[in-house]
Amino acid sequence: ELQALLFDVDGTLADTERDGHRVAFNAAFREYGLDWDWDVALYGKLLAVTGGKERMQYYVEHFRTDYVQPADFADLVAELHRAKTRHYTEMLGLGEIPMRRGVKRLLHEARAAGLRLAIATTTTPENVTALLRHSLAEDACDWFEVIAAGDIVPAKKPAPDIYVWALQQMKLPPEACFAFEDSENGIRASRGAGLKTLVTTNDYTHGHDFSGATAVLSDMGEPGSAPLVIQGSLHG
Ligand code: XBP
Ligand code: MG
Repeated sequence: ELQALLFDVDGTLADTERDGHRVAFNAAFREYGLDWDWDVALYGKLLAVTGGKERMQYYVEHFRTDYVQPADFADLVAELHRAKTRHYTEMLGLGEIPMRRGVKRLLHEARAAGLRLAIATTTTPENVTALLRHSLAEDACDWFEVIAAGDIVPAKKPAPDIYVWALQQMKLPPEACFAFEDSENGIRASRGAGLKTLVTTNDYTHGHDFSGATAVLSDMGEPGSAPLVIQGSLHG
């Protein structure tokens, strides 16, 4: 029997990458006087690596072979990432990033149906809390009994660890749950943890390999239309 829904955040609950995270990374790079600038197309390539710190590391190694890494490069990356998180949460505070279509309704219906809810994401806890509070509802953090985020597990998606950790916290087997994802790295993580997964695609991910998905949809549906998921065929 279905007991819980586990949600990815970036790309699934909200389109955060192109106009959110990417812009915040660039603001941090400028703040630190770096000539790094991630345009929309390049950022699509960089999304191959999840986690902001890991993504910066990947960028210098694969796209900036001219850049000479200082001895304390890991510290610089950590500092840049803190600045990026500050820029990003400021954007969220201004209400700049709405939830994706159908997300609010799905969460309301899930709560009304008594389903337990959790978050499993590679982004930082601060980012999740700010998004939920400013773009969903003031008390939305309380809707989720577990917020599994960021460096809580060392191996980020596509490793299944973040989902495994969330399931352990909830003391639930994967068979009792459903995951919601938007990307190939995401579904590799959720499927790796044994979770049935529903995918909603976006501009950065519609070409990804979603084999193993229960369904691949463009979004979670129009407000006012019939409930898409809760009364659908998620059982089984
Ligand atoms: C999200 C990510 C994150 C964000 C940036 O992946 O890859 O790295 O882009 O977040 P997923 P941080 O949706 O699969 O969890 O900079 O906070 O790491
Ligand atoms: Mg995602």
